[in-house]
Amino acid sequence: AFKRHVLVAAISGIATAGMALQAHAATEVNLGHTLSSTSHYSVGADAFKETLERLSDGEFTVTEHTSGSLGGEREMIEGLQIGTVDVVITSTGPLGNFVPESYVLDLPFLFENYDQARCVLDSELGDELLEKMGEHDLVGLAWSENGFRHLTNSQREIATPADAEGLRVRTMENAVHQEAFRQMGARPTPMAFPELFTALQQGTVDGQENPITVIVATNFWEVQDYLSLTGHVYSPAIVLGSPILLDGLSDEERGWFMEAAAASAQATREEVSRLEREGVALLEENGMTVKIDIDIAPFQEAVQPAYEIFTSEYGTEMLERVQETA
Ligand code: EAX
Repeated sequence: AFKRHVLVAAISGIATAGMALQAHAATEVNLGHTLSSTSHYSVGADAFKETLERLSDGEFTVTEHTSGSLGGEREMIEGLQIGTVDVVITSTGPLGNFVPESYVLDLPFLFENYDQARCVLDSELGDELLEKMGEHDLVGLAWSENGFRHLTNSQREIATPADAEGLRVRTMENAVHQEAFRQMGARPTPMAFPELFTALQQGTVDGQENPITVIVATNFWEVQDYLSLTGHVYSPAIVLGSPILLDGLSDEERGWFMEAAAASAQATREEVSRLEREGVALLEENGMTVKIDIDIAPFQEAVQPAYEIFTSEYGTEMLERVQETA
């Protein structure tokens, strides 16, 4: 009887110790993005990690997965919905497929400069769009930034829409962007980002468009000779969370995620601004021919039908609200 008593005591002791351990075990948060570990997204991921781990006092640990190792942006968003991915930093490229309200932000030449774009994303309208994510099995944590997109290609210098005629240009998996490039006379080919470098290398496509940040972080000069600073569309980024993880948390815990995402967005914007100042020189040093002074009026005119197609499908209200806020 004595032995049995000791055994029971020992077992319950182990169980208690085990439970105590479990209560303190950190929850690992998987964070994914498509860019390299030198990118502005990675700077944002570092800030997210540092902030969440500090605020939660180690209750959460963040593991960053770079370069699309968790999939392309569309796949990672699906991962959030089913709970295989916890946090994603993504452009709005494929987001409209999930949350059509976000398409308005992808209209070409919608914003004239960074201040305008940031001001809209930081406004009530921006918050409203973040909340919309909740209606589509996603948690919108913060608007971050990718940057103004420019055209690169392997064939020729591009100064007018006519120069882009027939060019096979990879676009994101975004209906608004595809339409804009079709209107410009190019041949848009939607493709996930992780496939892009090889597609450029093998000549499956002639060109692509991305912000200076991405062109720098991906060494696109190795496969693209020409860059035209068209700035044809502002590319927002967003920090998204999985409802599978976040819906199970307390308000305090969710608050830590929001703060971490805000710190991430802030750090990313600073890095975007730095690369806007220093990136072009760096690309030229690496052998790219950069067309800096571009008359954007003919490009604006060429893509105008994309606005009509957008408003006939989604109405004018959202667009007008963005334009009023900007
Ligand atoms: O979000 O797919 C793209 O071109 C994006 O700009 C890139 O994945 C960063």
